[in-house]
Amino acid sequence: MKNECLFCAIVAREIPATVVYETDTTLAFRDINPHAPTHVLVVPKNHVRDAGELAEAGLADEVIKTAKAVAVAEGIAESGYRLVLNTGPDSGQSVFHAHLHLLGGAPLTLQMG
Ligand code: D5M
Repeated sequence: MKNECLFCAIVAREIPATVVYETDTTLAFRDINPHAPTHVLVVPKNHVRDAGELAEAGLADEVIKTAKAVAVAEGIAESGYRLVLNTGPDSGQSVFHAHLHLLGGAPLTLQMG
């Protein structure tokens, strides 16, 4: 793959992913290791490292709006869902391209995995 960053490679369609929603600035695709019936990752198309850089780049609103649109499309907007931004090693962030986890489709426990 040309991109060293895994999620940049998904955005560039260099590696496959199950894309469920897309805007000019964001991409939403199913997590490869789901922790809930709906587990979608929303990423900015531009590379930013984490939640802080996402906010500094002015992309946080768009990422959350995309998550809402995915929740509506998945039929879980009313039953509820959880949004998680792991940030830095202690949080368990393993891919250093900011990504918002959207989890739902069943009652959720507090454990992330
Ligand atoms: O979450 C990183 C998430 O990224 C983790 O839940 C697995 C997911 N992942 C890893 N590789 C892929 C591919 N190729 N497609 C879809 N999802 C993927 P973190 O918050 O960094 O721990």
